[in-house]
Amino acid sequence: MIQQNCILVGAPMDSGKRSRGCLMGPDAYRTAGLATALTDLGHSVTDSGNVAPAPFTPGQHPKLYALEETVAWTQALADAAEAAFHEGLPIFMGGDHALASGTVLGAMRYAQAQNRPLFVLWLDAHSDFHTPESTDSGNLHGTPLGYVTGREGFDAFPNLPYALPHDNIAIIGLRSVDAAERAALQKTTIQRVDMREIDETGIATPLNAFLEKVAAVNGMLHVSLDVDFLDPSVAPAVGTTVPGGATVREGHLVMEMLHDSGLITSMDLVELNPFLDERGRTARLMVDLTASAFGRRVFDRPTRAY
Ligand code: EXY
Ligand code: MN
Ligand code: MN
Ligand code: MN
Repeated sequence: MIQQNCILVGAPMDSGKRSRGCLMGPDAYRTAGLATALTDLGHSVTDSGNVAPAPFTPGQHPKLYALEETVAWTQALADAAEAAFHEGLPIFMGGDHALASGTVLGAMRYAQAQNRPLFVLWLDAHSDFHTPESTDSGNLHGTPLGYVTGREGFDAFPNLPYALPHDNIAIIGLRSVDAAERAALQKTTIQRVDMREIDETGIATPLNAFLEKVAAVNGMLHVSLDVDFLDPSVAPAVGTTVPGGATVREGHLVMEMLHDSGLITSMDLVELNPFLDERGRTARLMVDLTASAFGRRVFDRPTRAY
């Protein structure tokens, strides 16, 4: 197994929605032993501490919650992400999913400099494909995929070097998609794997199809794991729970297949709200899933070549 130099980056971003608590996420992952789980697997780990947002002046946007704070985080996280790539394999400990606007932007910049295409695997109950105009809630954690794919209305955010191609994105775990997102998504080639497809065909088939696309062009792969991808019965510590989510085993299967593929180049762990947790149960599950993505197995087995 390839030993990685994992760069843990704390991203206590909490401005993507009104109910606060994700700011405690990075320390919950530290307390749940993320670093030790990785060093136990032979990886080297550097905890680079927590990122702080760029300076900002809070405003009162008529619709968008904490816009200035979210933009300031996006700027800071994009810079932190790009720097972390130069050190090793960044793992961003969130913080709410709005952080992915910054981490994916940083990954896009780095991938461009490496002359490699960037792919994004979005593990989530939600598509997070809104724009500032289409969102009803005004919570910007519902918009990061809208931003990085170059949708209209993100003028307040940093300019993108390019729009992430729809073909380079797969969203797995979908079961809560707003009407405006659905209408927009159906016009794209974004691979959309809802829970019904997973019920019928399993999670391995669509995931393998996506991973073959990434491998075929020597792509970089950013994995964005939202706690609410998982069923609330096993992962309750998230503010946007949706019943009917992935099981623990489906979560581990995804992570083990990702590890087998050798394609992961960066990762987000997002939307953990420790305030809603029972004795760190959800934080520990997220750490266990990450360990599976970095090689934890019951038995070694021959892996599929991509
Ligand atoms: N689509 C809903 C909204 O825009 O408010 C819910 C978004 C939840 C986003 C979480 C991070 O996945
Ligand atoms: Mn999300
Ligand atoms: Mn660079
Ligand atoms: Mn979600």
